[in-house]
Formats: sequence, structure tokens, C-alpha cells
Amino acid sequence: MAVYDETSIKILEGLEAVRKRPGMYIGSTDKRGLHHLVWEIVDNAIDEVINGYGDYIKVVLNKNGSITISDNGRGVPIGMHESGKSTPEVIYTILHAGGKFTESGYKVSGGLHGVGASVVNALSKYMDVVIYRDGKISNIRFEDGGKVDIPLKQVGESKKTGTTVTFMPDYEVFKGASFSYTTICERMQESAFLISGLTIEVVDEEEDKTEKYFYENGLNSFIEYINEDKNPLCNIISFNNVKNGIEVSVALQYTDTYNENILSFVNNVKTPDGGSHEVGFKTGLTKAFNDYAKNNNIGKGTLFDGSDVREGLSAVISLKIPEALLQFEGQTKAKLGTPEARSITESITYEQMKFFLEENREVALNIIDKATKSMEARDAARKARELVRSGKGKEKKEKVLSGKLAKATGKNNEKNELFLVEGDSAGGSAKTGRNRETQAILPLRGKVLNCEKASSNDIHANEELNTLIYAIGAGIGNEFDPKDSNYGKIIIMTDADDDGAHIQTLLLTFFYRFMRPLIENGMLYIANPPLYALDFGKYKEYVATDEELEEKKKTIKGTYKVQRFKGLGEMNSDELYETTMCPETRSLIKVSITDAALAEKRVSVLMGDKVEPRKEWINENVDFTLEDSFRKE
Ligand code: 28G
Repeated sequence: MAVYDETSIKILEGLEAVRKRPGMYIGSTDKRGLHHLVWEIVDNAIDEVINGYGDYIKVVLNKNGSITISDNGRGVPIGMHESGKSTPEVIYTILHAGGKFTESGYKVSGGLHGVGASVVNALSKYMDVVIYRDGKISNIRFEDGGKVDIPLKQVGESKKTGTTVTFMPDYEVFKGASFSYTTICERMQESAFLISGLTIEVVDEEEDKTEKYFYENGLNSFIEYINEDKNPLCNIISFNNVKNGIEVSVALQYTDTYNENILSFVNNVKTPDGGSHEVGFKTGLTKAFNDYAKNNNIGKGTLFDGSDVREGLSAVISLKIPEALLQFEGQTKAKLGTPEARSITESITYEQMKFFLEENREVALNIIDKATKSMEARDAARKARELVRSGKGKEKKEKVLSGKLAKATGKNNEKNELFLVEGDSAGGSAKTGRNRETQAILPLRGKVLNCEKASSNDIHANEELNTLIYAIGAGIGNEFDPKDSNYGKIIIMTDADDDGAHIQTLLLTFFYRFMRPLIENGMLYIANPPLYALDFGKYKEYVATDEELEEKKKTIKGTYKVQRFKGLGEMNSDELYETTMCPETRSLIKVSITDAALAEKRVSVLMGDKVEPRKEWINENVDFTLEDSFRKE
């Protein structure tokens, strides 16, 4: 039985503070917060590897909802601390003010984690730590938010070294949340890319699944993975340099697509909102290309825009920044602030790219050719916009839209909704049934262009998409501004069959590539038409899914007919309005991007022109949706 002295009481008060305001320590108590606990413990294991001890980390999702993380590092020291407590007890119960220091001098993360293993302990029903060190196996166990259950004691002998931590999150705190194998795998894969030579294994005991990640070539492997289903235009270019204690590593490669895909990391943690390092990288890259073009008399004498030299670019930027220089910005601390990171990344990128271009003339010419085309396309787009502003353009716009778009009569853009409807027949019903004041209908004929490999010129030449762009009226690509949108909601309404799903995917790809802020601002929706109607004679009830139909069948007495809707066209206009369009009775699916990098990867796998990866991906993800990265809520 533990004795409670003054310091013990202080410690318990500290842990209690975490339990009272978990959000302050781990951001939130939803699924995200729950995963923070994992990252916190895994980061400690990663630290040990970065310090040069161990090369293997394993994460096991246990059947009972607990999780076990182990490494083969030195093992947490097991000696007595000056306080009279064992070192492990101190490490797992004392809150670290600010963030923790590491031996390498680089704090693992600057964001919400880095709060220490004691926070995880505070939010766990129990935590069990097994340490292999000094020929011994030692164990300490905590319960109910960090109270010592069994103090550190030897439980065996072993020549192994390392640490194993098992914890059961307090699901009273993380109500309804559960660990996601996919989320954990994706993050572990990312860590394995960033730390060459590290093996990370993830096991799901419940589902009997396991993944193992190991990459010998770090960032190069990362780029290989990102571009695996794209066609590269050059070999992977990579460089690494240190200035003023800041280490910059970059790998990049151009592909024949039109998208730019830049991922950045600081001290092995992703910076999803970029920041000074990304700005520096972009400036350095643009300058290198513009200088090269000028010095070699290539191109048109006009300077490239940054976006021109990033067309088709995939890049991973990884910085190591000493603790003292770390600065993050924004609510989620997902953006690097450190000003030195900008100038240092810029100068390293500029020097290295300049050198590379001079040594690789053929590649240089190839990329500059692509950038020149981008510049011309930009120019063409600008001229087209100017045309729209002048009378002629208005005429053209009206002509493109006439006979297709049924406009809303109301003038409140934010309240207005644009329905993109599959097929003329459903389009007709939607036009008849709609609320004319707020709802506009644009029927889509045939298949939408696959935008994965389309340039903005291709898009402008495509009648179907052109109509859509004019209807929304907020521009496209870099010029797109959701504030100019004629509609507060854009709603994709297709049949609930394979063709409908395909059209949805094609439209999602278009919006993702060319009007991404629309998704980011939560303005894109998918309509959710019913699959069945139960006809009771006097009235009908509508049912959305097969499961719901089975449930309903069990409870209903009396006679009824089941009608299955094969498509939107089978509903009459009133039915279509009531079930799928009426704001009071419909259910809409909001499209959101939870992880841009993943969405990027998935869009290129699904929509790219390489057949094998697509087949593989579809086989692995049987239900053909863009879940997770395109979360539908
Ligand atoms: C299993 C999941 C997570 C860890 C270590 C190794 C050491 C350590 C961890 O020390 C205490 C305080 C300052 C030095 C350090 C072992 C030095 C020598 C370690 C982990 C000691 C922290 N030998 N491995 N902590 N410092 N793995 N994996 O947590 O003075 S945490």
C-alpha cells in the first residue's frame, strides 16, 4: 500500500488537473484526442531510436480496447530517484511543464503532444510498464488515472533491453471513441519514412491484421510511395544540409500530372498547415528555375510564377530544429513559425536546385517546358476571365448556361443551393419539384471528365464542366474564391448505383482538384435518396438502406408493398423533393477532407491512368468510397 506524503499529494493533484481538463493537454476527448495518447507514447519510443538506441517499435491494438507499445531501446532507467520514488514512477506520474526535453536536443513535437507519458497515465483506467534492462525484467502498474497499483518490482530475468507500455484509455473520458487501425498504420508508416532503418509493426488483435513498415531510403522511399501510381518525369532529387543548427532534408520528383503535392515535417511531426519552411522551399525553388532559365536563355523572358514550377511536383520537406528555435502558429499548432527556417530552407533549396539543374540539362529543359505551358495556360485563363467581365463573355456565359441551368429566383446566394443531377430525366423531376426560390438545378449529361490528369485548359474546353464553373461563378484553381459562389450549398444528386457512385467520384475529383476551398468550407454535399418506399396505400414511408428495411419489416403489421427505386428517375417530382431535396426532410452527406495527403494519394490511385494500383486499391477497399480521407459526415 502506497504511503501518501506531500509530494505524492502534489502529483495526484497534477494528474487530477489533467482529468479535469483533458482538452488542455491533448486537444480534445474525441477520436483525435484518443489517438494523441498513442502518439505520445510512440513518440517516446521514436525518441529512443533517434538517440541511437533500438530499431524496432511495435504497436498492438488489443482485443479489450487497450493498446501495447514496445521498443527495443535501452529501457527506462529503473534506479531510485532522489525523491525516493523509482525513476519509472516519476516519469509516468509527474507532469512535465511545457514540453519534454530529449537527449538529441530536438523536441519531438511542438504541437499538442510532447506533454509526456504522465498525461496518458492520467487518462487511463490502468497502465502497465514492463522494462527490460540490466539483465532484469521490471514492472510497475498504475490504475484509475495514474495511482500506483503495484510499485516497481523485478518480475524476471532477461538479456533483452527495451520498454513495453500497455494502457487502457478511460473510455468514460473518450466517450464513444475507439482506436483506428488505419489511422495508426498511416501515422506509423509516415514515421518509418522519416526515420530510415526503423521498423514499425502494427497489429490488430481483434481483426487479426498486421502491417510492417521499414524503409532504407527515407524521404526517397516516401516520394516513391507518393508517386507510385503516377508517371515520373525525372529521377528523385534529394538533398540535405545543416545551417545554424537547423537541418533541412528534401526529396522531390516531377510527374506528368498537374497537381502539386508538398508534405512538410518538423522534428518528425507533420506540419499540415505548412509554415516558414514551406515558404522558404517554394521561394528557393522558384528562384532556382527563374535564374536557370535566364542564364541559359530558355523560356520567354517572363518570370515563372511559383505555381508554374510546382505543377506536377511531389515533395517532402523534413526539418530538424533545436528546441530553443521552435515556434508554432495557429490554433492547432500545425504551422511552423520559426523565421530562421524560412531563410535557411530557401538558401539550401536554391543552392541545391541550382546545382542540380546545371548538372542535369535535359531534366531542367523538360521541367521548364512544363512550367512554360503552365504559364501560358494561366495567361489563357486570365484572358478568358477578362472576356467574361466584358460584354462578350457575359453573352457566352448566358449561352453556355441557357437551357441547362434552372436558376433559383431568390437573390440570397448563401441560402441558395445548386443541385447537380445525374441525367436529364431526373433533372426534369428536380426542376418541377424544387423550391424555385432557393434551389437551382443543373442536369449533367453523360460522364463527367476525369480531372485527375486534366490541365485547366482541358477543363475550360469541356462543355459539361464549363457549365458547372459558370453556374457556380466563383472561378477555378488558384483563382477560385468560395465567397463569390452563387450558392451556399452544392449538392451532388445521383442514382444510388455503380454509375452514380462513379459520377460522384468524378465530381469529387474535380472539386478536390479545382475548387478545394469549397470542400474545406463545408459547401459540398451528396444527396442521399431513399432506396425503398413502403406503400401502405394511403401513405408511403421511405427507407434509406437495406438494414433499415429489414428493421422496418420486423415491426410493421398490416399489408404494404415494397418499391425499390433503381434511380432518381423512378420517383415523381413530389417524391423526389420530399425525400431528397426538401431541407426539412432530406438527409445530406457533407463532404470533408480529413487528411489532404491521403485524399491526394487516394484520388491519384482511383483516378490516375495506371490500372494496376487502382485494381489493387479497389480490391483492398471493397466498398468503393473515399472514406477517411474524404470523410462523409
Ligand atoms: C514502449 C513505449 C514507449 C523509452 C527510454 C530510455 C531512457 C529514458 C525512455 O530515460 C529518463 C531522464 C533524464 C536520463 C535514457 C535509458 C538514458 C539511459 C533512457 C519508451 C534519463 C528517460 N537509459 N526508452 N526514457 N531520463 N521508451 N517507449 O517510452 O536522464 S522512454
